[in-house]
Amino acid sequence: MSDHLLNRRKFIKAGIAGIAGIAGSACLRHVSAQAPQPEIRLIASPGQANFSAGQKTATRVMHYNQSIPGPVLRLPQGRESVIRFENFLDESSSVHWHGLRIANAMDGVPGMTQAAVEPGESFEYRLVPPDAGTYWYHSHQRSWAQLALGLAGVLIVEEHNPPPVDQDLVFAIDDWRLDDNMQFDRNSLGAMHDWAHGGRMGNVITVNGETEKTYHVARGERVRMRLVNIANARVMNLLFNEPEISVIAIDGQPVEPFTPAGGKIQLAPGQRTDLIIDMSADPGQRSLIEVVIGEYAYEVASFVYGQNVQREQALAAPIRLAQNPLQNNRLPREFLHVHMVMEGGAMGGMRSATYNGREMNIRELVKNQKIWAINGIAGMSETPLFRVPRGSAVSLDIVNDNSWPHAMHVHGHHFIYHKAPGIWRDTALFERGEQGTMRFIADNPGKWLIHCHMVEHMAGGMVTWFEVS
Ligand SMILES: [Cu+2]
Repeated sequence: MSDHLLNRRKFIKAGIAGIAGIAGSACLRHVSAQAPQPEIRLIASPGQANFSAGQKTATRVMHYNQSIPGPVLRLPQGRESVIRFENFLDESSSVHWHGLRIANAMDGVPGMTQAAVEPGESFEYRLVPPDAGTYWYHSHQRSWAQLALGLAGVLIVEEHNPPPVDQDLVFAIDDWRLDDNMQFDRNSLGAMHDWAHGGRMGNVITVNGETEKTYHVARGERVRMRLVNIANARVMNLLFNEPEISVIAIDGQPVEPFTPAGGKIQLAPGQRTDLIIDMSADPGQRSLIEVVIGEYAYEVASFVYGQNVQREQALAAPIRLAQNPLQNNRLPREFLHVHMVMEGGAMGGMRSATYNGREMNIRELVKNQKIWAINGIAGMSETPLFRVPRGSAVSLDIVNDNSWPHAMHVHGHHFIYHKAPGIWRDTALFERGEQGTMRFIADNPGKWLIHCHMVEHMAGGMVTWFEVS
């Protein structure tokens, strides 16, 4: 990674001294229970962004509501929200609501669940999210370009009774490939080299659209932080230097709170983690949030402690979230087993695959910008990978038979990933060579994608679909 914009330092943990608190308290503001928005306009357009105050020339981007990332949308749980998407781009687009178990017609996949929204046109999304939590939304049309250029935002489905916190913070982390003048490197969009390797990697990391984002906190505050990886392809290995940190939800779904070992949290593209942090450093301190790449840690954001003290002793109130309806699902012992072999990419040895119904050798595939395949098929097939009646228990038995990790995402459903029993995910990272399962109840009728969320891999062929009748 080029480090001209990042504050690089050797990977040395900056510890924070423990605090011997004395009894004390302060009133909590219920910041996370904000009034839901009744009707929302979401406007995609070309525009400009500055990633830091000192930036000389604005970066040309695509954005929602003139904001990078898009506005944080807060929807009520279990009730309908209407989001009017208006396309002011000069190309077609659509919006996918990542992780929401909503009606198939609202899933935002052009050519499958809706027609692409053409320039000057609009589409009304009606969402009734059953599960509270942290989700996100993004373009699902040419997402390898539109997502890279900025069409993504965070979506929160409000809990009926969220744990009281002093601040409810969003941490949307993205990865940009910019030139020395901070201009988006458009010439490299669609580069087959990226598509065949790990996907499009950037050289500038932003949090909420800022390099070196600062969060202002006070000792004794209880902060909720919603981490979302909105990057095209980079797996973010985050390092928090706060000791009093708990994971309370993963991919939107509540988990039994736990402290991540060493302050490390991994987020593959599309994944989310909700944290509760009891801020415990002294006034005037600063603690870093870093991304670890190789042997270096890069500062991407920081907590800056003000001079005031919110309370002397951390809150004792419980932080466990109420279960979502999803979590009433019980997986049976018997499954329909669906085998998925993921092949291709650089150093993968794939010689041929079927594309558009025809067997092609690797040279022909590359000409068609296809370099990945699932079960020997590159890209979307005429017939689904499987078709099941509603309520069927499905086990995706996956072999990641190539040289790259992949962040596998299932639309409209959450699943149990073999390495984390009991945790419902919508996106799971399969390391190279990994074999494992993603198991779920196919209970949402319609046509749904399964694809790699390193979006260049999806565009390059690592995508399939299933149908629930
Ligand atoms: Cu992939």
